[in-house]
Amino acid sequence: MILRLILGDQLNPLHSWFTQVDENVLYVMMEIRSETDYVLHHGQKILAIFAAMRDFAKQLKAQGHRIKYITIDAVDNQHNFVANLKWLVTRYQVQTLQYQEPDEWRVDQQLSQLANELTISVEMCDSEHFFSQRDSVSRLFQGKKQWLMERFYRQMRLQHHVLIDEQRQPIGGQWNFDHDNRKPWRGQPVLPKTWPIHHQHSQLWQTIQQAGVNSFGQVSTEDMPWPINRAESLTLLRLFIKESLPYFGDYQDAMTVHSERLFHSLLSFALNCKMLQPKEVVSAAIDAYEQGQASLSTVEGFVRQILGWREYVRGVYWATMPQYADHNYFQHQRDLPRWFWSGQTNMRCLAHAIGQSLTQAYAHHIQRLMVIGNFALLAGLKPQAVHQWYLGVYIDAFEWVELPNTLGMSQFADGGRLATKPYVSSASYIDKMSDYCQGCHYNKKQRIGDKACPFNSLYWHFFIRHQALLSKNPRLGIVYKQIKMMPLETQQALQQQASHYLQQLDTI
Ligand code: FAD
Ligand code: DLZ
Repeated sequence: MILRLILGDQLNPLHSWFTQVDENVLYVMMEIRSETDYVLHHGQKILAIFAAMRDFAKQLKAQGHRIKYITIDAVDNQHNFVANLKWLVTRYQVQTLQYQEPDEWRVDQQLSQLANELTISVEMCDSEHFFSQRDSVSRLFQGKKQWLMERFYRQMRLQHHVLIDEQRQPIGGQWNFDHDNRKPWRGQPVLPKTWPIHHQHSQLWQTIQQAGVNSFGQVSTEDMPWPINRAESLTLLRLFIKESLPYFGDYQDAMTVHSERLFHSLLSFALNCKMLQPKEVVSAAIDAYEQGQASLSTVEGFVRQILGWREYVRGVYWATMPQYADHNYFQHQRDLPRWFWSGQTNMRCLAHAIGQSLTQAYAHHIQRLMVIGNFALLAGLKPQAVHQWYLGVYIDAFEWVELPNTLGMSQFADGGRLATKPYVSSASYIDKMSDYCQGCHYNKKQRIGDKACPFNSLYWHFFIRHQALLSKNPRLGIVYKQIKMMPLETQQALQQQASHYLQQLDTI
């Protein structure tokens, strides 16, 4: 008997495991407390993963595969992978245990240690999902201090022949159209339908709650908007290509109170649970370009996120774990303000971005980076606490992709392996790219005073307090030149204003 473990984020019906039905193979899936509880999760994330796992098991069964599905309330559930697997190995007289490479270091460790403990053969195989291997990034950058995503991305474009012409040059003569992708959204073009998928899962939610699983955030059991299988994921992809991709590039960095997603794809959950393959998403975008439905700049911008960033952060994760999780370059130690759990702050941008994270388990990239992450870094919040929050709150959050984005890209806690400078801004950037500042309690133009936008003084406070670590960074030369030219009294007033806000973070 062969026992094959399927993890909750390995719901890929195209995996070669499933091409043949074999009586001698038993698949196992398990809903377990070790996975629901390793961080406090948003309720929608637990619900969507369980619903998708159950749907996947149902499909495998319908195809004739043998499957053992351990539910969260099963009496014999021991609530961790290792204990359940040991029990199943004995119960079914298993000779070989197989699993697909887990994407999370913690689970990878558990399973490889189990392999040492068991006397049967234990085999790990490819998850057949990613373009690259776990070690592709570390091999490319061996011996280099800085690991530039752009270099990796170009290599991936060439290797996988994506938007490359016959002379092995980028189609359109440019590798990167990022500069074209910076428009604010001012009411046009018309926004796509926000949540095209609707599910009813009240019974499953009741089961999860009765099992005592803790969670946070809003769960609408009558209208759960995440895809739970490949067919729904393909529908989401098709709708995105048709309705949003043409505008994705232009409005990629825009933010508005009128939409939680603008023209973003909402595909990360489907991708990260492997219901969709990155290759087919990239191909669908390129087809749209070839058929004249979307411009090269928008398609290149979208492809870069998937073929570039997504693969790159995975490679950084595997190259640097477990030490990566402990980095704290600036030695930031503040706890998260209370409103990270309620969205109730007077700063309209944060109220909106955190508010929708709590209601939808989703925020798009620039909200995560330039509103929430920006504030967290300026305010000196502890990067590990910020990481735990991001890992829990977002529907698509799995450590391999969340940790490098949060600790590295957003909090610069790795000292600049991923980002060439910290992603921070004052109110002016947020105002330029959004409608958040209109009607805000705070004044985006003021730096000092009761109504001064906290981003303004915190921005200068951040650079002044970290002068020793940042002033040599060539990309920050202009910032430190501005500080040098600033009268001392102005610097002191900004620091006092920032300290005042930092002392009352819970109520700003
Ligand atoms: P779109 O904007 O439509 O992008 C298309 C796809 O590109 C996404 O679905 C995703 O698969 C990929 N992608 C885009 N940007 C990135 C990126 N920086 N890294 C990796 N993949 C990317 N993404 C996650 O999948 N899980 C996370 O836990 C996560 N945490 C993040 C934390 C922070 C602080 C930041 C700044 C970014 C994080 N991201 C994460 C990246 C990005 O914000 C999300 O992938 C994106 O917002 C998901 O929404 P979407 O599917 O509508 O994306
Ligand atoms: C995120 C998650 C949750 C909440 N629950 C489960 C679960 O009960 N069973 C399971 O197999 N997987 C779950 N997952 C996804 C895992 O955490 C994920 O597979 C690992 O972190 C590896 O990436």
